[in-house]
Amino acid sequence: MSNIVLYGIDISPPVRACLLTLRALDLPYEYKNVDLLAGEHKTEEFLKKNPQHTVPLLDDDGTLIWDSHAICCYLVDKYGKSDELYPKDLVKRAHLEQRLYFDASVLFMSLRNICVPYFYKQVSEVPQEKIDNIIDGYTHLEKFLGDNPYVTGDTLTIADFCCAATASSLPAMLPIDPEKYPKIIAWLARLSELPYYQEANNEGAEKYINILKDVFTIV
Ligand SMILES: N[C@@H](CCC(=O)N[C@@H](CS)C(=O)NCC(=O)O)C(=O)O
Repeated sequence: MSNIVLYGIDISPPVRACLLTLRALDLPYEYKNVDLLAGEHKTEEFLKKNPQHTVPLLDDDGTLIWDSHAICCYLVDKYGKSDELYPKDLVKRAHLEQRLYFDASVLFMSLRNICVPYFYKQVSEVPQEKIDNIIDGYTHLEKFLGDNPYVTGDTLTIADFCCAATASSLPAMLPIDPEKYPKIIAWLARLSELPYYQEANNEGAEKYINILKDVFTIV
């Protein structure tokens, strides 16, 4: 029996990657909303749990883990009935982790570098180079997908959850052009067929896009 608490806010892509993993594993969990705009992630109580003051934060019976990628890996390793979502095979795992680091360092950062200045300082002017970072991310993702249904090949993994949570939110800043990125569009549609995907990801992504879609001006 698990005693899992996930701290988060559903507009956050990394939080949604963890929700997708929890739902795919069919794990019971408690969800505690953290209002970032009200500064709930900077309270003494939260900082004691996560000095980096980010969500998602996982509390598994006192074991504290933050960073969505680390959380998703931990959940599958600890609770997965199989290793399908996070294969133990060395090479498969290495390829999958490349996609996780890609999400953490390229795709998600292209989003965070635009939305943080807006949420905390109301900066709505976005330099073209920040949009170019999103284009780079889409271009790489399109190539990674190649002719495969999922980002690491034939099977669904946590790399899909992490990359898709971000990719489905980035249209807040730049729509995914179906002419240029047909594979990304098809992959997101494929993931949307998962029975838990709408609730765990798309509702939060839609909320995120609705908050941000008309606020940015490219300079
Ligand atoms: N690499 C981290 C990024 C987490 C992150 O930046 N979360 C944002 C919300 S989307 C956050 O907590 N921002 C508040 C802060 O950084 O103070 C992850 O994957 O969990």
